[in-house]
Amino acid sequence: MTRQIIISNRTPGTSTAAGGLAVALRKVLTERDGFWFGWTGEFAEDPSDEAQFRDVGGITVGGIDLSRDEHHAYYEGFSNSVLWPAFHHRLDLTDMRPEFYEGYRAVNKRLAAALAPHIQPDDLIWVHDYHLIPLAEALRKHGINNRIGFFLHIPFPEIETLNAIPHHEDLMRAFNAFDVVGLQAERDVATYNDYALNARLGDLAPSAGNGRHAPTVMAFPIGTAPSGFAALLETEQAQRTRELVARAMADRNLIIGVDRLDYSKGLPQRFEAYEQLLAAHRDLHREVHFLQIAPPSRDTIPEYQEISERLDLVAGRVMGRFAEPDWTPLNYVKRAYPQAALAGLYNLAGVALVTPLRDGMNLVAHEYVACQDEADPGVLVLSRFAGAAEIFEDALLVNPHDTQETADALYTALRMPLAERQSRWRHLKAVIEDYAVDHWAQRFLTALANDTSTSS
Ligand code: ADQ
Repeated sequence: MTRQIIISNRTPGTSTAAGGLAVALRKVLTERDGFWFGWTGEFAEDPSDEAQFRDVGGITVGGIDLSRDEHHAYYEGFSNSVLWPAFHHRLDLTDMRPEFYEGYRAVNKRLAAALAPHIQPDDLIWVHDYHLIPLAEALRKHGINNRIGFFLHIPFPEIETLNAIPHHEDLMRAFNAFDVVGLQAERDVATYNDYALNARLGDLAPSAGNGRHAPTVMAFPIGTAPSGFAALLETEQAQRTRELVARAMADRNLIIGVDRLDYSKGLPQRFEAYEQLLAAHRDLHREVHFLQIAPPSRDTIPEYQEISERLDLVAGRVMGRFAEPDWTPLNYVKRAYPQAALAGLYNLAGVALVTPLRDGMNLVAHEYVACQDEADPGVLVLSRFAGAAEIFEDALLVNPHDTQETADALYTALRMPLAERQSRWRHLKAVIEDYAVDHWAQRFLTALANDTSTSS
């Protein structure tokens, strides 16, 4: 029987969130034999190259420890101080040190060396995200000829931006060792193909050589688990959260934003758009409340501390400008919430502001749609630069850099008649069901299993 191997930077722990990607991938592993592989999440001074395997909630999880230096160069360094900012159009925020790329390559090599002895000839291998672009190439050097797929969760960068990444040709050549490269959106596939054509990537034989064809490159837009979120709404935690916040809101219309605190999410611009809305529409004072939930992430990287400070300033300014003794226009909460609590908040909110400057997909947009009531659904205001914009035609699409446009869309959303809200939401609901995360995993694995581009 074909086994499934899933590889990602972090392997799942015992406490996995109730919905989304980790759950969908776990499900893949409970339906087939196989295991999940990656960094254990542990540091060691002199880490062993021997993979350790254990049972985590019924699935087999394997991995190796990393030294702090390895992790710094590979994770904080090349992955999150070069690839993440560059792939999100923020070359200004990159930190391009030579040792980062070396460390990134070295960790991929170590992961491949530890994994290779555990691979059987029929195993299907699915590699996730930008931390592991060179992994297939490293595995091929160990004689692994299995079908290997890759899914990039973040956007694929424009060519000029890609050309500014050190070692970009070496990095891009590594894609050739995969059989299938999955991207979030058609726009990503178009730029990938442009780059491949320009750099004549197809002609650059991957290091493993031996006549492999260029990978099949396709869009596989990811989604959420709509029925999982609908079920969460029934939980006590969702209902309690909803009630508590509804009481605090009185009859005000709640606008919600939920994001990891990351510079790609466009949070300062979002706050400024809200500020412009309040400045232009006095009729909305005391009538609306904006709740932004944004727990810090990757806070060992200086750019993440800076965005956090910048946001404090903008939030303070909006409060200072508009707050009244009996009305706070804005609430900014810097912590993570359980998914059930988020479900309750999504359900209560009349508008979701999902305005990243650039995003692979953005699952919050899917989650918000999943949690609306048909009788009185809210409105999604969505950035054109999220992968989600390609599939959510019935959202109000905005350019998040243009804060006036976002403010206008927000006003339209707040004043939208019920019939229009219902009709837009029905279309969006059909879309999230079509792109549900289980379908996404099935589509990807079918493409990987059926792929015929490999000649051996
Ligand atoms: P992220 O950049 O993390 O993911 P996103 O798709 O929005 O972005 O997913 C975030 C997840 O974290 C959602 O499930 C959301 O509910 C949760 N989350 C966010 N803020 C939270 C909070 N305060 N408390 C609790 N949970 C919170 C990357 C890419 C995306 C892509 C996904 C999946 O950057 O573009 O959609 O992977 O491929």
